[in-house]
Amino acid sequence: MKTPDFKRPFPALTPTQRLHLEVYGYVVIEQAISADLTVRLRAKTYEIEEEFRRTGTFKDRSKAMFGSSREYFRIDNLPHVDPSYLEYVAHPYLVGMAEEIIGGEARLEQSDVHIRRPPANKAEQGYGFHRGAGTHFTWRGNEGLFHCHFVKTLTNLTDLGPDDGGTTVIAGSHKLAHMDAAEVIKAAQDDPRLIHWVVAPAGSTLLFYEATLHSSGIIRSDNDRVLIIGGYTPTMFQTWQGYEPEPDFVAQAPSELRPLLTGDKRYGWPSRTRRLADPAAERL
Ligand SMILES: O=C(O)CCC(=O)C(=O)O
Repeated sequence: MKTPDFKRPFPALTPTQRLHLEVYGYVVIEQAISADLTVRLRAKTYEIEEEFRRTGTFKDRSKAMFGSSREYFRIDNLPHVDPSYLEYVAHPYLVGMAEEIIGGEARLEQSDVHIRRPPANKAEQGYGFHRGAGTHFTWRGNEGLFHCHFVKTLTNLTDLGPDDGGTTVIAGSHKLAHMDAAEVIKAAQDDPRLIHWVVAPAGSTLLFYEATLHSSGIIRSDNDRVLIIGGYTPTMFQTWQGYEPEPDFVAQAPSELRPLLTGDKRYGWPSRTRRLADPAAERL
């Protein structure tokens, strides 16, 4: 794994990508990760699922906290499970994007990989819009851009056409975190133009503020949807429960990645913000 000094680009986003994020609460970056990493992440995930179906157990201290069914198979807390998962959560470009929109240095707060398949009765599916960050997590930098103390990079590991159930968001809802979520969701569902969903080739990353209302999409095709998520916060935040790093893994992880995995830089947290017009730094 290449992590020379774990250098991350700043700013990572072009002005146009940042404007999209500002307006809609999300942006999709195609080819965010390499085709090779996409293939390795997908293959590892299917391998773990296959082993679980065969033996009924998980190996390599992998675990599923939220689902292990055929329709919703999920592995939670990834860095120690496989080198490809560590490579994903510590991907300099993705962490650079997360840090840009957090507004300072990031720690890993959660990590999970999912396989989604349509249920036998596709008509049973519905949206499950939610957010993990309220208005107290959001702020504006001196340059006027929106920031959130909890952000995600969600990368689809399979191609997503319009019927494949790509992640959905209520466009612009990051700025409505002070409002009753149920009311916003109800109003948005009455006009599908307010709901955007990801249609993008494998290896594309949906970058979003956790204040943006989001949900899994509705799968109308027969295709699997495989995706991987890194959740990031400032260094002084805790992990989501169950995503604490494994101490013996951290002890032997590359030293430049330890602060990302443990958050041990804690409160020394200078904010770092950009102007919209600043060009993107070279991608690392
Ligand atoms: O399945 C998806 O696309 C969305 C995942 C999600 O809801 C989340 O990360 O909170």
